[in-house]
Amino acid sequence: MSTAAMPNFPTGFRWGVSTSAYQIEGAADIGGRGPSIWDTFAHSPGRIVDGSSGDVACDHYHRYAEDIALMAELGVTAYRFSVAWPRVLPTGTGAVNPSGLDFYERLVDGLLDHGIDPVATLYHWDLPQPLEDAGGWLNRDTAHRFAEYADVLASRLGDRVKLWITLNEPFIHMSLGHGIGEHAPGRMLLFDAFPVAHHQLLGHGLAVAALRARSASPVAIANNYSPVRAVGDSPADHGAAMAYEALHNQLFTDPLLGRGYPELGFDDTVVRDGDLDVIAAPIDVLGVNYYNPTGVRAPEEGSPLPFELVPLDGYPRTAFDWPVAPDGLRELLGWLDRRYGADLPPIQITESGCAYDDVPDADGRVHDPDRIAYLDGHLRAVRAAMDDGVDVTGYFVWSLLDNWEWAEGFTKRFGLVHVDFATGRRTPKSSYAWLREVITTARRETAR
Ligand code: IFM
Repeated sequence: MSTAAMPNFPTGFRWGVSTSAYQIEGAADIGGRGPSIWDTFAHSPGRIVDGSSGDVACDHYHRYAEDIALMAELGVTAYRFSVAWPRVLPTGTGAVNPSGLDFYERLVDGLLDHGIDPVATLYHWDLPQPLEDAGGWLNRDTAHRFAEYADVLASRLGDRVKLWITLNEPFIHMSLGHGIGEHAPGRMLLFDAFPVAHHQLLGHGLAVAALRARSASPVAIANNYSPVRAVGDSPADHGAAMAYEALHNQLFTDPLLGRGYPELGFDDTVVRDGDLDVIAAPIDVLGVNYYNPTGVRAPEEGSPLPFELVPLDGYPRTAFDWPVAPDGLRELLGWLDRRYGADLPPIQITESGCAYDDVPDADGRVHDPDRIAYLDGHLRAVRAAMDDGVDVTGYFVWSLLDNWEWAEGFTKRFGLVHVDFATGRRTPKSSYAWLREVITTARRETAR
């Protein structure tokens, strides 16, 4: 970790933390919430490594005031949370569940009372199960239901949410959830999952219009990106890297920014006239979720995929075995800037973080020096990219709390705050104190 002082960030730079509904809320059967695809998936034997579910998670639904107090103490200026679609519309469409909306209103108002900007993600993978039963994101109709849901949220919270984020990581939802079945809903369609990409993007575009009709707040999407590095020097390795690059980094961003779909050989008969215009509705911010670069080489003969993903050597690794590569974040931001030029809106890093096996010591304190080094490196990478000329206006740490990490259950801890999952007890880690100092110093410097 660098011993040099953290460089300055400009006035108004947004300092935030991120979470998502199913990973922290719990209260799965409380307050009229309906089932989502993640309830179904988590309760299916063998899907989650520790056999757990998000039924209780961090019990944020009941402890949200304590969590807001933790954020206020941390000094963040924004909180990115997601709304559980089935808490607001238990069957995904039709009648609104008033107590579901009330919960998010209490959360939003509590944040505002503490001077924290509410940043609301509409969809972080928890599709209402009845919509999945009707075909889920393979069904074009889901895009229209999503826009209706956006209208419900904007009608109630449009005067107070400071930034709307339509979708979280549609690439991960398509690939892990519908391509290889590691996430809900567990479909294994490989490249036949393309309609899931298109209908999510169509839903995004329709939702942008619905949000703008009721709310003056800016609108964004949060995409996951990973700089791709060819492992091997053969033309086939480089070809594989280019194919993966198009899939992971371009499939969702090219059409959003008006370039249409990259050439990937998909059956695109689901794309109708006018869809690309809907998808390319202007956005105000591009959310960038970055964790690590990806190593790619040519696949074995007979592989169903045109690439093979391989570990990248030479980096420290997190508990997820992901390489710690802040240089990849600077590289990625520069790539986005060069590729999309004047069409690129300002960027906010909507997720950045790492999992480590954090354990309280004998005094109950949790020391996580690796997370401090990770955040230090990634913040410096953001600042370096800004010095390179990229317009970055915020950085959200994933995550405020240790939480329920999808197929990994409770085995991966990403939080600035340790959570004892048996009791719900929260203990700020040493990274929390470190980040508080960074934010306090940055806000003091820019206030001068
Ligand atoms: O926990 C997830 C989050 O839900 C989406 N982005 C990546 C995080 C870490 O895997």
